[in-house]
Amino acid sequence: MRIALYGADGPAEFWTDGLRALWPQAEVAHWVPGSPPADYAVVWAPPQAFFDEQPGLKAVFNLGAGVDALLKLRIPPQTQLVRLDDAGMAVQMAEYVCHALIRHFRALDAYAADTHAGRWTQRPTRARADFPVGILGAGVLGQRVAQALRGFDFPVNVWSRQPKQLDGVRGFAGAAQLDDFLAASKGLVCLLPLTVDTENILNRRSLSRLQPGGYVVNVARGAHLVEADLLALLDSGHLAGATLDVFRNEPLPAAHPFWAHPKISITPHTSARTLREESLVQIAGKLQALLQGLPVAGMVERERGY
Ligand code: NDP
Ligand code: OXD
Repeated sequence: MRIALYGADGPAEFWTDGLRALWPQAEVAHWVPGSPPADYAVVWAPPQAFFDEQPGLKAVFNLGAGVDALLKLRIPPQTQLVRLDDAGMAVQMAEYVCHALIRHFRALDAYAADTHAGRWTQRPTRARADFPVGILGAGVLGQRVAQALRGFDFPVNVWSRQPKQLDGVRGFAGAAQLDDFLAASKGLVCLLPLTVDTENILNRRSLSRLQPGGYVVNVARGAHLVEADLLALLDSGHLAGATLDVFRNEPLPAAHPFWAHPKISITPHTSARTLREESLVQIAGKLQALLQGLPVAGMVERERGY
């Protein structure tokens, strides 16, 4: 069995050695143009040439949760696509989103500015009941974030395609319930996959439906957000601020207004990193299940786009 690796974070040996340790019987090699065809692949954002040279791939394991970049490519129809589900990302996402929302809710930046200026000032308290948080996407990551926010007693709403029943969380499903979901939320977290249905979903119309003083956290993909609409609603005061981890163009271009905007905090696509040990162990388990014909979690359904 031959396994090709492409695009993993850090030195290639870091990953090839790990795969060899888990699959000693496999031939594992970092892919370069002209490499011999492989049976399986472990990839992040490969070029089209990778698939053009690999017509016989049985399955591809994506080194991340989002498969939008992969689905832009021409991939043989019989090649199965498998994504990471959680693999250590859910807890990172939960801490990132809770940090962003609590930093805003507790005015921690304002306190930091005060104390750095030598001011001992107490700001008004806020009621958690007046800060319901809506999570777009109630999958592997969205559910973990919902659970973490409930742990801080925030009212939590989730929106998904299929209805969900989560303990202590109000569920909304489908396009017909999107407006009600937005109207019931002040904080908004985007944890949707990027698909034809979800591209540009954070726009003037949807963000205007949030309760006044809304706060947006986008940790999914930059193309979910219409940037000019966010800026306009921040300027108008309808939105109080935003934390953004993902952008249409990454790295964010040097002249982009988000860098220095006083109401926007940015991070460089780092809210939930792919962790080597967790990812390799998960991929080995999925490969084993595939080889045994057992069900595999995280199978990508190409028609639905995630
Ligand atoms: P999942 O596939 O587990 O969950 C996706 C959720 O979105 C599901 O609840 C699904 O609904 C819902 N959804 C999809 N399409 C629609 C739609 N049209 N209308 C309503 N709901 C919809 O994905 P993950 O939770 O694992 O990951 C989510 C995304 O997070 C990834 O696709 C990736 O883009 C991003 N991500 C970002 C990272 C970062 O570092 N910034 C790291 C990891 C992931 P249903 O449950 O009904 O299927
Ligand atoms: C992912 C990501 O999709 O890191 O896993 O963005």
